[in-house]
Amino acid sequence: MIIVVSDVHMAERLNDRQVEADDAMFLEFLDRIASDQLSSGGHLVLLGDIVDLWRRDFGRALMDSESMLSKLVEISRKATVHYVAGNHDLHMLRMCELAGSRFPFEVTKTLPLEDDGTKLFFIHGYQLEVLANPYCKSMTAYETFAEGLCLAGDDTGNAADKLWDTFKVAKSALDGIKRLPSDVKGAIDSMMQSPGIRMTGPHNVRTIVEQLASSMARVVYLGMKPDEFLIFGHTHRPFCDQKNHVANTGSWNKEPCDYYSFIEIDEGHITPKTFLP
Ligand SMILES: [Mn+2]
Repeated sequence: MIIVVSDVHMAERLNDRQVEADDAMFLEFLDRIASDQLSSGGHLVLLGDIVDLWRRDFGRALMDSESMLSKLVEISRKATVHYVAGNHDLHMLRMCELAGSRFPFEVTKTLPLEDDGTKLFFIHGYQLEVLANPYCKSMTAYETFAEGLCLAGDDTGNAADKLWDTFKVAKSALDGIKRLPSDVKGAIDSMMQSPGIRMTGPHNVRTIVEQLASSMARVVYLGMKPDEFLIFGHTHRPFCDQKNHVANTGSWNKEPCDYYSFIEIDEGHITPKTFLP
């Protein structure tokens, strides 16, 4: 049994009733799967953007997520917990690297798993948005900005301006990037836009992301095996396309998904699910 969930964006805003309600619902969800689907083992795949480190002070967002982190540690005693980093929590990778084997679960950018003969490949999906960008397709630039936004975040939500200030002072921070967007500040600002604006704007990014995810060219740009089923998140739009071997986890009641969506994989079958309290 594998349970997959993404885009919870825990602790993304302070004093926001909806965020508090969604976060509480995620704790309930973790309790449910711990005593039900994962009670005798299995895998929990956290498919990125679980904690939102872009819109909050990094340390405070983590402290506000302490109940969730405790539950993950609890679940990891029975089942295997995998954390696949998203753009909003890309810095989890570095925290895991620094702590080494003492980190409570493995954090990676991609994850291959198998369930009853069905081969699966997990990725958060920001990688597909980078490829869908008409102006700059540099993964290094995007990941540098995404990790920078995790660290520059504060409780006023000014991560983009703060990161830009950092780059203005220390231009060397951009040295390792071979292809920079022509308008760096504009690129960082656009990353901070809500998925609704980014994904459905004039460039029709969501459609291109979904086409890229369905295309067999993914064996090259995602390093997937041809017989693997791709599961990703990031766009917040849940779907399951059995024919093209691709599914999206949706999101935890984040626009445009207005319910608590996740994916269950049992005996090799991939099923989109809704969590009901
Ligand atoms: Mn994302």
